[in-house]
Amino acid sequence: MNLYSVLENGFPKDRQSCALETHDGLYYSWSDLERATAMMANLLQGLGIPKGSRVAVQVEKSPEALFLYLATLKAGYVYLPLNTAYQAAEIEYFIQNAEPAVMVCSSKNFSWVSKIAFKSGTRHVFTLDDNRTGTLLERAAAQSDRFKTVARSDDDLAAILYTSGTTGRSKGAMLTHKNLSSNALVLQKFWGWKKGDVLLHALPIFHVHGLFVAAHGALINGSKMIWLPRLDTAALIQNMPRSTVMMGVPTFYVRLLADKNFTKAVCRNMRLFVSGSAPLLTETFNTFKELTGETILERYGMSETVMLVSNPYQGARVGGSVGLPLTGVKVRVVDENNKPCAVNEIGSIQVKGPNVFKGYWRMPEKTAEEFTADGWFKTGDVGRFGGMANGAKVPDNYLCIVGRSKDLIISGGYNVYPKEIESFIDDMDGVDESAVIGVPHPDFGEAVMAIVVAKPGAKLDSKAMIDALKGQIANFKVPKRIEIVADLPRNAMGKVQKNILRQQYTA
Ligand code: MLC
Ligand code: AMP
Repeated sequence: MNLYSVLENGFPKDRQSCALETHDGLYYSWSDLERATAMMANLLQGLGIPKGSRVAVQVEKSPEALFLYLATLKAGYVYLPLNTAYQAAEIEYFIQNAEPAVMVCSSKNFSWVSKIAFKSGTRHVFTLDDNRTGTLLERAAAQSDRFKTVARSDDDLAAILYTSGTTGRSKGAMLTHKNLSSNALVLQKFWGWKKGDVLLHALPIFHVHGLFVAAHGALINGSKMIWLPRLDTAALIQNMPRSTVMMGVPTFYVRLLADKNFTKAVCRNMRLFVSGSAPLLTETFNTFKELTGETILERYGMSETVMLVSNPYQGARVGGSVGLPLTGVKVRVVDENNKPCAVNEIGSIQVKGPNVFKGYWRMPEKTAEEFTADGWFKTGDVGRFGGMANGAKVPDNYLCIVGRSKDLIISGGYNVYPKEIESFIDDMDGVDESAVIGVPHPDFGEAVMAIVVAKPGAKLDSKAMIDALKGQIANFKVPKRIEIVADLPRNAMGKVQKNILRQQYTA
């Protein structure tokens, strides 16, 4: 069944009620949402693009950007969201790899994005801005506001989400209508969504968390969203008394706690705070509870699996644990021989279930590598069931994540693969080699840092290197600090010992 139809089943009977309220005082009813979505779906269908076509989108967050996502589903195409921080080299790779039939970008980026898109064979490039302008809306305005949702089977693709690869190149995780609808339905029950809920939405909508967890949650429950363009702590605090649910990466909670205007009274109507995408420090979990009386619900997910484990809504929410496998999802922790570990024994986390993606776009070998022979997806995360966390015993069926086997940094909820950044640094004049690591950061959880060795006789300037990188890659991937050193520590096999660098620079 088309995911749009599953979401639509949850829309409220009263289509004149408010679906979205924006930071600048605009109200969109459910009827507005449906009509705008239908007009965009008519526009897409009218292009005559084939079934399975990708619609790539790199635009600022706006209600219309959400409608474009819904329109893509409704018209039966495949949605491909792209982080607004991505620059030309990154966008070029995604477009060449995914070969979208349609590209939608901000008008300020139209000249370079369209050049890349046309060169790669994309025939339709539209603009969409966050002030209700752009060629997409101009063209959609002439369309009918009725559209019959195109039938799609459970196994058809609904979206492709690019996740960076450990070998440098990004992989497109193919998510089906069933992956996304099953997860949304399970979470609606698991987190006790109810009538009257209002979601405070400040996450970006080009990743799983903001789009498939937060927005789907409100849509499938027919709940209003207060739609903020980005994380702005003052705006969160201002709108929280009218909200009941909020979802954020740990930085949301760190920033709220650092703001003197954030008090228990501000949370008076809130029934649920969800955290995920990166580890929530127990210190944040505990301080939040002391200040507000509210227990943050931490959950665990990834682009390839949507949500897989969550602390319960009813029942103990344990600091330092991500909770229990969701209904219908199987999670196991295994040793190097794929044998299940005992309680409190650390191993690799693997998952099976209707939420698990179909594979990586045009990368059958990579897909095969990431699954065990008996069909479990290897998350690349390391953890254990039970044990101790936050100074207390964790129930034996609760999962704790203790690390990652993949060389990955998560900064403010965004994934950064060291290999990719190292390849950019190594290409710079005067650089012999580099090692990129994550170091603890009070705001982002982890921050990207690079340790660089210069070529003999070369003189490197770390500030100039950072400035140069800012022109090449997404800002969140740029090292916050670059240290120039004489050499990198290596083991007997000649491999760089990042654990030693992490220890050294954490201090
Ligand atoms: C912005 N910057 C970051 C950054 N975000 N640097 C490192 N890590 C980040 N996450 C850069 C800015 O470009 C800027 O650079 C400088 O850091 C300071 O920016 P800021 O103004 O403080 O940042 P802000 O705009 O407030 O953004 C921070 C943030 C944002 C945490 C609100 O990054 C964010 O919304 N993160 C959420 C990501 C997310 O949705 N992840 C879910 C993935 S899905 P300069 O050079 O200009 O100073 C997933 C699966 C799952 O993981 O389980 O959910
Ligand atoms: P992404 O590829 O952007 O979907 O990121 C997924 C990764 O984020 C997971 O594999 C985990 O490493 C990490 N992650 C998500 N939620 C949590 C959490 N609650 N605690 C720790 N790590 C998390």
